[in-house]
Amino acid sequence: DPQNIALRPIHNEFRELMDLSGIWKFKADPSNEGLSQGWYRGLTEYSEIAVPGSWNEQFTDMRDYMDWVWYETEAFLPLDWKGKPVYLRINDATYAAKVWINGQAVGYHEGAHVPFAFDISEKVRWNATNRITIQVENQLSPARLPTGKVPGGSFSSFPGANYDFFPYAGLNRSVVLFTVPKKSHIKDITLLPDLKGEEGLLTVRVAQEGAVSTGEVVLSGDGKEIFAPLTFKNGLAEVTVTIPEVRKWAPADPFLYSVSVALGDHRKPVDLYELQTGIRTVSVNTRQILLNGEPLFLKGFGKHEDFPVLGRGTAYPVMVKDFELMKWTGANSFRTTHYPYEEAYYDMADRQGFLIIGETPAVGMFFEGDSAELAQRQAANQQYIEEMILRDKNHPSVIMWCVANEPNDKAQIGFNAGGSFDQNAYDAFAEHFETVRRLDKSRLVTYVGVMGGPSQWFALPDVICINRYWGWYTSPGNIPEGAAMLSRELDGIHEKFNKPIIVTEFGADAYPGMHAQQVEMFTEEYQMEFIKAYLDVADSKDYVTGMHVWNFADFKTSQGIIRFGGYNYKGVFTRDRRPKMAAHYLRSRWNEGD
Ligand code: GCB
Repeated sequence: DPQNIALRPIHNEFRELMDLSGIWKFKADPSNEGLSQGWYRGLTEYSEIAVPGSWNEQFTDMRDYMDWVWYETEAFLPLDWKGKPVYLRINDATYAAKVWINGQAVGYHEGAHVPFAFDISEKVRWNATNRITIQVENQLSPARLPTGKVPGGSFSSFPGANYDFFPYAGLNRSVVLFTVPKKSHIKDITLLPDLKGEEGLLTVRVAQEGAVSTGEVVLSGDGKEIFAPLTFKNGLAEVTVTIPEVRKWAPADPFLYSVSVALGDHRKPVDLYELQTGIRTVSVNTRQILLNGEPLFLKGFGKHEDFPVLGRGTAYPVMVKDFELMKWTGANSFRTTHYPYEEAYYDMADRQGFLIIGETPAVGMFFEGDSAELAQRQAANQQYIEEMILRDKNHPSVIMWCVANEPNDKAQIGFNAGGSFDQNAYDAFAEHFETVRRLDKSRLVTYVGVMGGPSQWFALPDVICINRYWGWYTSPGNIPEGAAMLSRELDGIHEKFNKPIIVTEFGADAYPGMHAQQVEMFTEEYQMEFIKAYLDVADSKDYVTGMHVWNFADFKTSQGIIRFGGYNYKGVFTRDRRPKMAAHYLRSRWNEGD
């Protein structure tokens, strides 16, 4: 049910929220016997685990474990929740999860890094403790996204992921219980901002469950309070609010209005939901991305949710630190590589004026596989696109959706496929763009292209995004040659497609503390010079509209010959967030004022 993704659970006079974060019971189930043995009736001989948090690093022997596990906790449900729909929302179960309440099955979900929820009202006991059991499984598979176990490719590794970040598993984000009002409640709110001269326009679309026929929107902020009535027809209502002399949202002044939606009216509401949003427009011409009609240059990073011991687990201190460090370098943007992030990232970006390219978990997407696997993967990405847009659509910080990272046409081993082209792969891929454009006309859409990928695909996105490592994976050791290749390639692409270009990844591994007087691969000097050379090329092309360094920080990977010690060292910060030379360099360059 979309309502469980669209509106994040909140606590107010009509809605309750209970966070179940803490220490849970945990048991691995390598031969998947727990189901037949009824482990959902209560775990025995279990160990303990922190939720949120990946399971891989919390134990001494679970790092590479990718099969079934069981989680269990208890929650006391107060009597005053009785009579209201009660939901269990799991904010990330990587990769698939089955859920039981008090031993009764309530649902199954597949897909990582997006929330899902089940109505558990009929299964709970009031004024009593309830047992919550979640079976999770993280098998890597060619039919899943992120993709695993597709043979070949330069990321051949153990565990066998078709991407380099470590396949951290489990309940990586919080699990919560929440209620909505009984008879009628708000299911979804879509905010569509626009500008007309000095006026701001905000279209508010509301979907409700129930029979209330009227509602009300109150927009407030910047000394204004604007009321607008809602009239529901078949559960839907829409109104456009005009804001005179609007204070536009932009990185330099990320001003947020609050939008309060009531069912009934604000004097006697039956449900209330409040959101913060910014009024801004995003558009594109042949050379630039425009925010509120003004050209924009994206300076920033690709990132990961990755930290020692936590794995991919939610860590608010790390989030705060990362925003501080990004600001310290002078960055204004990031891409949620390679999956939607925890929701607090987007809230912070809204408030702090960061721009986000929101990416689905479509990574390792080799168009090689049997047709059943390809069909499953296609369906999974369609679902991810819908869920990501449902969840993140009201954030002014999100300016562009990215439907896939480095999809490969046919079996592209290494970077030398020479742009092989397959019409079926193209058509399948085009469907994702159609879906985004149908669901959200207010933002841009892109995909991120791999070196050697088919150039025909650049016809699809609004902005051409490419990851380039000339001078690293090819022409290793030769930065000038790499930069020259980049320069030639950029000109060629722009001449042919006449669209703005972002280099969404470029970078070099630097082992922290390794130095060379004459620049040499894997040293901090090489990384810094590589980044400098690429930024210089970009500065000489007025159609380059952004540069995202790969990566913000070093991160854990699977084991393979191109990942020394099980890490990707392309971070400009170490994994524990200490700056390398490149971070200092970016700080001086990006603060000059681009
Ligand atoms: C890429 C991938 C990214 C890798 C990076 C690398 O193109 O998009 O996930 O980590 O290259 O360092 O090789």
